[in-house]
Amino acid sequence: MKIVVTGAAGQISYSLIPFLCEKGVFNCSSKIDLNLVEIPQAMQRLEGVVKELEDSAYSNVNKILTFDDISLAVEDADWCLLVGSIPRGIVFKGKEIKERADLLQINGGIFTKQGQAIGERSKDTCKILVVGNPANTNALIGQKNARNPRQTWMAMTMLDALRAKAQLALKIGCHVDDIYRLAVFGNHSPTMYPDLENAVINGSKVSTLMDDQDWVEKQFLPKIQQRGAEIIHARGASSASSAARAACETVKAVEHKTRDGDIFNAAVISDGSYGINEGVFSGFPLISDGEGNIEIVRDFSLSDFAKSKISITSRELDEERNLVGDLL
Ligand code: NAX
Repeated sequence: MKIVVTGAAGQISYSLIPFLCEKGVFNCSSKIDLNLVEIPQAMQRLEGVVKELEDSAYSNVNKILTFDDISLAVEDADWCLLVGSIPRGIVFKGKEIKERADLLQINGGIFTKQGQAIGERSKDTCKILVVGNPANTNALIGQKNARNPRQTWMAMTMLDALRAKAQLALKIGCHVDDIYRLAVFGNHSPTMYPDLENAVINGSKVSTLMDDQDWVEKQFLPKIQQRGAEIIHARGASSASSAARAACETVKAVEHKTRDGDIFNAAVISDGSYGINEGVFSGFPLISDGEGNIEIVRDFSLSDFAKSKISITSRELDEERNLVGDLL
């Protein structure tokens, strides 16, 4: 299998690539080829990463190549993990990028090119996971420019879901693996909606184990929605190892059959399910058959409270789509 990672010399990739090199992530018996992509200015840093990967002598890795040209890197790719992007706050062409609209345009340029290359050159069965922010709308730009309906484009919401599971497990006093059907709806942004109404712990609905809507509204939701900012404040840098693990967990979730009664989380193109407008990338509960097919789970029941939260994040996705209309 050929695995492409962009932003390969960045902080998330530093943790992500070693995870991907371990056995059992991809559902195949063959070894993996890694195509690592960076911008020209970061190629020297990337060589350092490659040296460490070589020194790790992974039995599951066949070949590691580096690229500063996306179109060469994605030839025949099975997976593309699009981590590289320009962060908010950076000075770009003499201007500090503060506004979401500016960030969307700059990263939009990156994802236009990457989408075209993947659509033309990667396998029709290729799976693409966008991690670089604003991830949902970057995925939309990539997918629209790829013009290859057989490929599967996703944006990462797994980190939000893992954060939600961890906080719920602390509240209930259970293990994270005991939690099923915890879905994150909407955008990977502070408007996201992590839903506890359909979550199940060891066969019981969370609502039967806990009657504390005050905690849900005043503590749980703001905590998950603002967790990224909390990490930046504490660490002086954005989440890296947890984001890397979430990206690897997304790959695993797609590659392997979903356990009975459970779902996994990623953003995919909306078909209008749960009132989210068609044609934006939104977080949904998903299942995988382990043979390359994923689909939205449509049997979640949502209260008026949940619907009102989902409509906020859905509106934000529509606004983002309108801001990049010229790139679609
Ligand atoms: P870093 O700045 O450490 O690394 C990004 C790397 O991407 C840099 O090495 C840069 O040279 C490279 N890059 C930039 N443009 C590129 C291009 N056109 N082609 C190839 N490489 C390119 O950021 P890091 O902390 O690794 O974060 C990467 C992205 O993940 C950011 O956009 C960040 O906001 C996003 N995140 C997304 C999350 C999610 O849940 N979806 C959570 C974590 C993270 O915040």
